[in-house]
Amino acid sequence: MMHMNRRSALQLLSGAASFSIAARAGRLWAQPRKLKPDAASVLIVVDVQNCFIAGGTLAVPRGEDVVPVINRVAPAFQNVVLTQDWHPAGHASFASSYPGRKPFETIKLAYGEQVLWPDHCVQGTSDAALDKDLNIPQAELIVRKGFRRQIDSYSAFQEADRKTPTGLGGYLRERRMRRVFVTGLATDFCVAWTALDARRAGFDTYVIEDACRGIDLNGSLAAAWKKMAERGVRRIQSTDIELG
Ligand code: VGL
Ligand code: ZN
Repeated sequence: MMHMNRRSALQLLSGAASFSIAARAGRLWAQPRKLKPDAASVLIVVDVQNCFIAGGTLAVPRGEDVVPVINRVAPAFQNVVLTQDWHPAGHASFASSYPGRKPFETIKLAYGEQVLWPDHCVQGTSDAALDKDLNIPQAELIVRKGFRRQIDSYSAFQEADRKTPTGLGGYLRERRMRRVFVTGLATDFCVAWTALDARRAGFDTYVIEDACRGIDLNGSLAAAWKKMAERGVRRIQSTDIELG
């Protein structure tokens, strides 16, 4: 009590040190650091349109569930881009364009395999409109894709011929964006192709899993996640984003 010998002073010091390490480790364990969207981060909201939601022409199972999640994370982003699948009648991806063919079959087109879909997201129809509950007033750009009759486009960056750019890559580069967060519909088609192309274009790319829903055609959902993991797309949850 009167005097502290050397040994107990050392014990006190090392005790304090190990306590602070334990406290820090405890914090890391309990609450991993969240991702904070910055001025160089952009949220891409893929195809949250009536056609992909209950009652639409190509409804994704539980597609409507993405809307509240996207509405919750969107205010954390200074930059938001929306996409719209936007096909002319008689589009090359519509089964109805080929006598005798049915939706969800595949066909060989000039640029390769194409899944045939029910007629969906026809330009100017209410089916192609954005879901009315999507609430992102600050969204700065809407990219429409799949508007060429002979070429589909799952990706918001590059059409299915893999050589026709939509212009989104140029827009994001010119705006000095570095990180892309992808949400929307459908996980295994337009979300995955958009994320893979974002990564290919050199952006740090994240897919917010609970802000997406998939179609899952013949194992396409697992295949999409596998490919995205292989290419360095990061799979996160909306709770990993720092809000406010
Ligand atoms: C999509 C199929 C056909 C999508 C668009 O948004 O994922 N899927 N067109
Ligand atoms: Zn489409």
